[in-house]
Amino acid sequence: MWPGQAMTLKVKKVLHHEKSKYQDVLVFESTDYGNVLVLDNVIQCTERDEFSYQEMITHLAMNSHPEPKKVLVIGGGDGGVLREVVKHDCVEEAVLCDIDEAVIRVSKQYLKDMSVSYENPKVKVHIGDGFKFLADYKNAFDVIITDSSDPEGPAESLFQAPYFQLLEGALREGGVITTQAENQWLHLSLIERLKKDCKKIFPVAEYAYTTIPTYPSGQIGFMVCCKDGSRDVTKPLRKWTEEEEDTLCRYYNAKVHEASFVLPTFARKQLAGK
Ligand code: AAT
Repeated sequence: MWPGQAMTLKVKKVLHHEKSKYQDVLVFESTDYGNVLVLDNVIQCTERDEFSYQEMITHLAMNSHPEPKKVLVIGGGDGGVLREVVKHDCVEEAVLCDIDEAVIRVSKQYLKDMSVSYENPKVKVHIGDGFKFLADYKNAFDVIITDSSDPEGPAESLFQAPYFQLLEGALREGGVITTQAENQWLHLSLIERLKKDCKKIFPVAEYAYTTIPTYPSGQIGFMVCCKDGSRDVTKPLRKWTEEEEDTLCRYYNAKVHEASFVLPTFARKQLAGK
């Protein structure tokens, strides 16, 4: 998905390698980025910079909802998004559906900071395909976060219009979604198509992005959509105090929330359909 370029991390030690039912699963200790999870040769997270992605994909949605009580995470087997979801006291239940038990198992063993929330009593785990899981739920969740791998592999269906239709149906009134939506330098046509698909289904659909050194080209984006057409997701509806922000998060804050939707001209024009 990124022809002609590669990201290199120096390996100190391979900690785990297996072929699961769905993908090649590798965990290694790096010299400078802590432990690293790799699926089908693609870096999914490193202990050093994961907070950027996990905080942003979670809090952009959570803070665009007045009171999220029931939250669903599709993918996200490392547990990092769950860790962020349960930082919101209003959450009563957080359900995670990942296709691959191997990701959850190795994360509990080697990515301790990310997987802490599997112990939280509010958390429920389901192993299965996110697309199939979602089809059984109607009007059930306030926020749904799709923390999925790239569209080449088991996550392919999670980037198609029928999936966004299922997300819309599974949301309660006023519900919000975020999904992993790739990089504006590398995948602008894919993002343009995603945004058009989302716009047909949700009255509000906006692209935001974060910086993260170990994802291709150092950035990754999110589609943020809402069922309520009067909601402006580019501004946080709920805010923590600055002291709370400083203790709860290392990347996300209310100003970064707003800034993450401000796109460079080339991307803004293409995503506006110009
Ligand atoms: N938070 C870390 C980043 C990830 S993990 C992506 C997860 O999506 C993996 O645990 C994988 O098993 C899961 N997954 C893939 N397909 C499905 C599916 N169909 N249903 C449910 N879960 C699925 C994402 C990193 C993004 C990398 C960007 N280049």
